[in-house]
Amino acid sequence: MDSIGTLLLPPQSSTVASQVDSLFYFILGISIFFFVLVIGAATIFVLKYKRRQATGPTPQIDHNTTLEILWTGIPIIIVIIIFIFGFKVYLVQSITPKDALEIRLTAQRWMWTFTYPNGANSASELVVPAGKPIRLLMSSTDVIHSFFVPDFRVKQDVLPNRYTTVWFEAPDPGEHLIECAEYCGRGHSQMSGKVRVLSESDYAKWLDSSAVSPAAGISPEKYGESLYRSKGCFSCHSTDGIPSVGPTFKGAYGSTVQLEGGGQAKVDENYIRESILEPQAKVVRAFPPVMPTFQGVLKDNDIDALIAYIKSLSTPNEESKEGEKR
Ligand code: HEC
Ligand SMILES: [Cu+2]
Repeated sequence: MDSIGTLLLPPQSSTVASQVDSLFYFILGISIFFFVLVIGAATIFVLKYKRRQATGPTPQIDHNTTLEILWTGIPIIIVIIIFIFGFKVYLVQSITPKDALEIRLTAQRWMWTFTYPNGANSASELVVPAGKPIRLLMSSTDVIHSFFVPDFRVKQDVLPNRYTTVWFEAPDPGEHLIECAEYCGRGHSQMSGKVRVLSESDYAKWLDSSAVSPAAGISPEKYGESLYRSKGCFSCHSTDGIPSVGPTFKGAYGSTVQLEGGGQAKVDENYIRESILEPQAKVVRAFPPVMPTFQGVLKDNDIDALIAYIKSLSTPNEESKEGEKR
């Protein structure tokens, strides 16, 4: 299985991908064949039957039964074949295997969160074992989104007040892009994530480690750093001082930020907590209000750890300098 795909399609990284692609190439082939046939015939006829004298009579041709039966019958047969082929693939995609592992997906503007059977959760990153069918039970907390993994040939709308499902099986470990395929507002283009396919044993390890609390021997800063990655903060916040979608975390703690609509705020523990739980309460000037709320995704001790991590990215020096400026 190649990892770059072909000229037309991304790599085939799920068990249904090759069937979807065969259907696509089948229809594409038929379309090319008839395109050439129709345009070719039209060109030949234009040249061959060009009107050569200004005064000659126009020949009277009404119909040709054999031709008409052929050009009706052949397309009907082709369309039926396409239907049967398409319906077969549709059935494969829509009937979830019985032994599928179920993971809850919640979509919200503009983030994906996943909850695993053991209660662990992750944001923007779906972690699954290879070689096992996965069923996603999906819903949205706000508008319609669409869960799309091009490498898996899987796409399904995610709606508020209703569940939809999708299933896939990725045979090999690897990483694949998740996109939102339904325009859902300002942060739509940021609503991406990835599927991380792990071997069965790595997956078990990952599940264990993400279910445990930070008490298990790692410092709050380290735990905060792991949350920064696993909960998707990194996709909008850098730690190197360069702002991306949101402000950088480097030197953020202890600084004073200008707010949208006037006023300013000092970045302290409560401000960070509020930013995580109610991001729209205070919006930093010059940044779009696209940060999703992490209410229900992050527990109190997670937030504590993130605060500790963000603090560790400011040197005490910078902090006091900022303080003096005020
Ligand atoms: C979709 C992009 C996005 C994601 C994901 C995201 N943020 Fe934000 N965040 C923003 C934007 C944009 C702002 C600035 C606008 C505002 O204040 O709402 C911001 C502001 C903040 C602020 C205030 C920063 C300051 O300098 O005043 C904090 C703290 C913060 N985010 C923490 C987090 C944490 C922790 C996570 C992960 C759990 C996270 N963010 C995930 C986009 C994001
Ligand atoms: Cu969306």
